[in-house]
Amino acid sequence: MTSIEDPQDDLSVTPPKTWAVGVPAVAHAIEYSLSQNSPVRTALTLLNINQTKGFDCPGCAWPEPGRRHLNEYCENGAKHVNDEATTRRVTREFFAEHPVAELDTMSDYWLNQQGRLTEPMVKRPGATHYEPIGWDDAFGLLADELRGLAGPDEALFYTSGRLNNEAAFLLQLFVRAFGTNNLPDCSNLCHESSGSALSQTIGVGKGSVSLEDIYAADLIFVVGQNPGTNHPRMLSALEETKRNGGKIVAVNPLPEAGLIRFKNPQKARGVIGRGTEIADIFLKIRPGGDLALFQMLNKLLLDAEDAAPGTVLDHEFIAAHTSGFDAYAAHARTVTWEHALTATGLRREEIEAVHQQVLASEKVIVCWAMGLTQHKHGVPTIREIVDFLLLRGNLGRPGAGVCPVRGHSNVQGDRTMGISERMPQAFMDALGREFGFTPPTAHGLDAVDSIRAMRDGHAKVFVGVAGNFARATPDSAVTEAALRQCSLTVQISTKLNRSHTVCGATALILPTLGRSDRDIQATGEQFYTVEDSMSQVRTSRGRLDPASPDLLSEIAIISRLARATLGAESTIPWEEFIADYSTVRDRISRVVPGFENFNERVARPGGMLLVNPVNEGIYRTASGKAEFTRNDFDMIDAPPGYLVLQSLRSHDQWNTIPYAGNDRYRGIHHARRVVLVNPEDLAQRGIADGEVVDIVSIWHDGTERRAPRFVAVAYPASRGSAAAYYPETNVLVPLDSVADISNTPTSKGIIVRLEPVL
Ligand SMILES: Nc1nc2c(c(=O)[nH]1)N[C@H]1C(S)=C(S)[C@@H](COP(=O)(O)OP(=O)(O)OC[C@H]3O[C@@H](n4cnc5c(=O)[nH]c(N)nc54)[C@H](O)[C@@H]3O)O[C@H]1N2
Ligand SMILES: Nc1nc2c(c(=O)[nH]1)N[C@H]1C(S)=C(S)[C@@H](COP(=O)(O)OP(=O)(O)OC[C@H]3O[C@@H](n4cnc5c(=O)[nH]c(N)nc54)[C@H](O)[C@@H]3O)O[C@H]1N2
Ligand SMILES: [Mo]
Repeated sequence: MTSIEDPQDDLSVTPPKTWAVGVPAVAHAIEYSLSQNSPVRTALTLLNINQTKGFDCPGCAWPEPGRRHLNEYCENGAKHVNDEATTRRVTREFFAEHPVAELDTMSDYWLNQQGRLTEPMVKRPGATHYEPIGWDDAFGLLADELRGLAGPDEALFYTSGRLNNEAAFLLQLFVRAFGTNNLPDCSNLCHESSGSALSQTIGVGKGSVSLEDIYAADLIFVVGQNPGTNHPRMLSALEETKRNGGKIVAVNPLPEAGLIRFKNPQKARGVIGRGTEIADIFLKIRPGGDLALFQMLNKLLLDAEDAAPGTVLDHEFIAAHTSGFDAYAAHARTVTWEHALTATGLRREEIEAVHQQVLASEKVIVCWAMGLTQHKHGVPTIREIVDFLLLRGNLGRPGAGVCPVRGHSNVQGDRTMGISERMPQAFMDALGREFGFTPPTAHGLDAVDSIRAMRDGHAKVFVGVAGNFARATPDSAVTEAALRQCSLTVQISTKLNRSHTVCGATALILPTLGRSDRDIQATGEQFYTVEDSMSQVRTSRGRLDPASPDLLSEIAIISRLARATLGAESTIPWEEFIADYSTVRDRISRVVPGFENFNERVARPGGMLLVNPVNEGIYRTASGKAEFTRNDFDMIDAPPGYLVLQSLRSHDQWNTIPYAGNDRYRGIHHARRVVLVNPEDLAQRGIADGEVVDIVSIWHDGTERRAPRFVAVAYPASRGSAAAYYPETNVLVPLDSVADISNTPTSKGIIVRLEPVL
């Protein structure tokens, strides 16, 4: 896999697996580790993941259980850590050898495989290569560029949830002291729809459940999520739910392996036996059908209540804690079976079986991820899920609640720390008070609007921290052209990716320590903190020798950049922050609600839990109560002959970075340019299993986008749906195709046709 368009000559397809995680999974992790590292380093990294004194797994945001196994990591976590801990290095000689134009033709896989970045590099205007630059000169160059802008809003600062709390807090402080709220982040591309829906309806954009709630639930919905690949440790939690007698309903257009059966690699019976059956009911839904599904489940609850008044709804909860029930109920009764069955593609009996399960359950949790958030009507869908839970009082009590399962390990923490283009005024006031300045009041740009601003010449400096903006965003051709128009693009990163090859006139690479690297500053060894998907904040300390002596920590990079840009007149003590990270935590404790006595509390074993106000009966909404919302029926309407394509993750990738060409659970080996389609849909289009096709997307303005040469693979997907990997298919997502309200690209709802390649 070297060029951008990887050949499919080696593709082999085997039947999709019906179980996830077991001995082969662990063996695969160790195999990948050994390909990157020596055996000793492999052992050292694996032994330190998620241990009390070790580092937080840079994989997903699923929480660690209180009682930790020595091996409290999953196959994928082990791969992510070893990908970072690799002994391969990208040196100045590498950059001298490879012109940027050549790097630009290499695949995401190849770029990542080159290893860790080792020293700051610059590509000057008109130059063909990156060349070394000293740290002071790099900060000077960037500061001059920022100060030379017509205004601070011409700069953009993108972050991913790989960033730790302290660095995130300092970044938003610097950006606001500089004078803009332009803080687009990966949340804009990810769980923004969850945040939008939950803030409006329950007053906080976070989940309300803990692991104990998961264990205690009678019924858990896993909707639009593939935990076997993306949150493998969630399967151990669901296994415990099942052992306690709980039931699971999975809703997905694909029969994902982890949803069907799970073999726990940390238990003998998982290694030898058949494993645990996960989903009691599996609904193979049409893409985007979830809104209609929950609308129908809610109508069935209202009907059941009418038939036996006082036995179905939780009237006490509704009266005490919610607002808008009557108007909601009147609207919900208008949903028809015809609508629900068309939108979901399910049979009436299937939905009725779920309804019976709901009636039999007192404690219900709904978990979801990208299968809901990255659709045009993602926000109304999640609001309808809140309605569903409110009807039976499934919020704010044990074993019940909302569970948006986050992606990046600290994506939730970054938001808590103020990484958002629109933080609440109370946060801005506290920040201004603590540091003696007036933060800008105008909202900043999110990810999609940032692309528009660069495209239209309104933004000229792009700084990316801990991510891969060029590949994470939609409409790749438009986004790349927009980035290339910038006067300066900067990447603060650990490894090479395509964002380093899509350069503005000047481009900087500022390499940084990773999570596994030891971080020593003037006052000694430092740690930092992260927040998981269930609001637990804990410490993370690197254990390995840094990849290069020339690396700076993110905290040092941001602080030195801030000093260089804001000058001596900035009274913010940036140097103190670099020397001692606990001084950053002191500041956080005075600015961010819930972080009082941060240093002391986070040092306790297991860290500290941020209490979700919902669990104390407090709703910070307009009415002071949980809001019922009326959501109009909506579905994705593909014209005849078209399919709804979702762009998703394979088992062997971390977001924009493939680790290999395999998707073991789905039976795809040695190729990524494949599109999975129901065999009947293929037959209807006269396309053979294994035939090579172009995927062509259409958009309202008449434009078409093409992703060439994918192998069509017959797959048990729901009718009318198709699936292919991201980021190869981002080129198909029109920039303007976004979710209502959250502005998240509709990465799971792309209307396409397949054109056989002659
Ligand atoms: N190994 C690994 N782990 C990861 C990541 C990674 O890249 N690799 N990424 C991390 C990040 S940032 C995130 S956000 C999470 C993402 O975690 P997921 O959301 O699980 O990731 P996706 O691969 O995007 O899968 C989306 C799932 O939703 C289903 N789906 C698609 N459309 C619909 C729909 O309309 N309705 C329903 N009900 N289901 C639908 C798909 O079939 C698929 O199972 O994973 C995190 N963990
Ligand atoms: N079509 C489509 N597009 C999508 C999605 C989809 O499902 N479909 N998913 C979206 C989602 S959910 C997300 S979250 C985004 C992800 O988008 P991003 O978060 O922007 O992408 P990543 O691939 O996670 O970024 C990987 C890079 O992070 C850098 N990095 C890794 N660790 C560190 C570190 O410790 N410090 C620093 N400074 N840098 C580090 C490395 O250089 C690495 O190359 O993509 C989104 N885009
Ligand atoms: Mo994500």
